[in-house]
Amino acid sequence: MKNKGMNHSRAMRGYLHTSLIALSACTVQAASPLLVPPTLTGPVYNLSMDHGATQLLDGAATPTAGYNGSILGPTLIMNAGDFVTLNVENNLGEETTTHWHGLHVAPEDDGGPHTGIADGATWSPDFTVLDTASTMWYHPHLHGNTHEHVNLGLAGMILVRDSVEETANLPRTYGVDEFPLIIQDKDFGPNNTLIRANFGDTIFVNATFEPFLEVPSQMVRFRILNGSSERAYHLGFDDNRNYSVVGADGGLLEAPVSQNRTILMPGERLDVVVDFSSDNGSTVTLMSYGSTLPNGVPGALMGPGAGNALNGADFNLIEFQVGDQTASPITSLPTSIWTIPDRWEESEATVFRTVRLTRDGAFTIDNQAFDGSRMDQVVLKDTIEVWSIVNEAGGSHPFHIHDIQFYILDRGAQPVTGHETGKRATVRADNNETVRFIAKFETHANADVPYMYHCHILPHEDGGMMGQFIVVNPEEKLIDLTSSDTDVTLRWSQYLTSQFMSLQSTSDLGVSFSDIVSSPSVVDEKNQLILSRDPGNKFFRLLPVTTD
Ligand SMILES: [Cu+2]
Repeated sequence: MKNKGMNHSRAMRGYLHTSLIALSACTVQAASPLLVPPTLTGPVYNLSMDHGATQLLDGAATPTAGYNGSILGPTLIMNAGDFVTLNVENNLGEETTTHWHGLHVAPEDDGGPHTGIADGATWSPDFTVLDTASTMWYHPHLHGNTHEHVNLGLAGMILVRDSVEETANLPRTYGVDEFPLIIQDKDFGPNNTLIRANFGDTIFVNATFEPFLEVPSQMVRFRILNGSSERAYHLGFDDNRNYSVVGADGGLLEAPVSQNRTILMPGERLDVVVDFSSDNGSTVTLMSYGSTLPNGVPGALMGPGAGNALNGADFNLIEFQVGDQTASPITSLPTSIWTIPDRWEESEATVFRTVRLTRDGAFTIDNQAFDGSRMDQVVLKDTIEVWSIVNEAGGSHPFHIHDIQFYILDRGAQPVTGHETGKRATVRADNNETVRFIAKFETHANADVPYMYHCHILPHEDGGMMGQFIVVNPEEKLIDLTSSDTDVTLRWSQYLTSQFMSLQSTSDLGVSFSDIVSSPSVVDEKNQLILSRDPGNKFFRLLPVTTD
């Protein structure tokens, strides 16, 4: 029996249930077959957010919410390069958003807190899938309500496919040799109702309690997502076998990495292949080894949530019951997968920023709680930047940034290894450590719609541990006044305050930057800035103020 660490009452009930099955069937079985979400393929994806009820535990069904069902959502299969449209209908009875976590999309298509979907409305972003083969996900992101809506069950997986993945011959037959595993802990009140808690004491994979899954005795691929509010998992198998990490947050690694433990923080994904070829007739259990999580990582014995029954415990995630091979099994992995084409060097970076994770009662960033009307960073499109994330907040936090994928340069001045060497959109920052990453803010620019960066611990981001940035097109900042026009009209943004931008001209414009930002009369209803041209002016520039 492999229910190590499940020493709380609800897991105990599952344990007893399992024992009864074991008595009758003479084999060790977990309680329920794993729910494998259905897939949706494009180019048009229709999603509807609704309330429902889900039989999560014995007894009363639990009030939940989901996309196209009572909990979670379909797995969206996208092909790199496709132009896709997503129609997201909100039937929740309140405003929310849906964010495409990890996808490199324009800010207006990103589904962040500024892109609310009113109750009863349908939001229809469309974009070209610019990401390479990767494991992404989608979830609500309305500021202050993200935890509530994700906890109710609103979350789904996105799998981006491409020719690299196909050429590498990785397992990719969904539901046969490739499965999504969405790991979440939940906390329950009376009548099996969900409590919005930082840490739960009941573990679900794909909304299945104590799941088992029949897998073939060959290479099987798992797209693992930590969709939990705060808990990190320490992934490993009960027989300590190694598994091959082939991808992480932002896509495929250059070569499979063999590991037997991986820390997965909230929001992070892991793309792993497990070799079950010698296990026909056996069971193998994926565990979380909380007892060996470093203190300070949420879920460790000491640190955030200490005292929760699962903190510091080793517990089951899912039991794999290994059976016969499929007709055309994949039995080996390539030694190399591909060469990532855009691995930037630190010497290429022209902007260096520091973002501090702080705590002022509540968790904050740079000692400020999130304010949607305040712009925290302005990034020039196509700039290669290095961001230093300094954790002064205590405990470990998963820092997530929208728009781009980055490479980690170092954590605590040490290079990272294994699954952390690939492209990512989330990185763990440990207490009193600085994590540096490098990224290029390319393709998208919109001075009116911000992207977010935040801690992906849901109660932290809801509580204000979030900032925002806009990407502005440098081509928009140089306005040539050599034409004969007497007036010049410039697209303007409410976010371009004097904190970030200054005016420079060949002679006095007759208007100062502070006049512009303080006098609404010079910005018209279309958010356009109108300046009278002084004949002596050849040009003026809007310049980014150097931050940091
Ligand atoms: Cu945090």
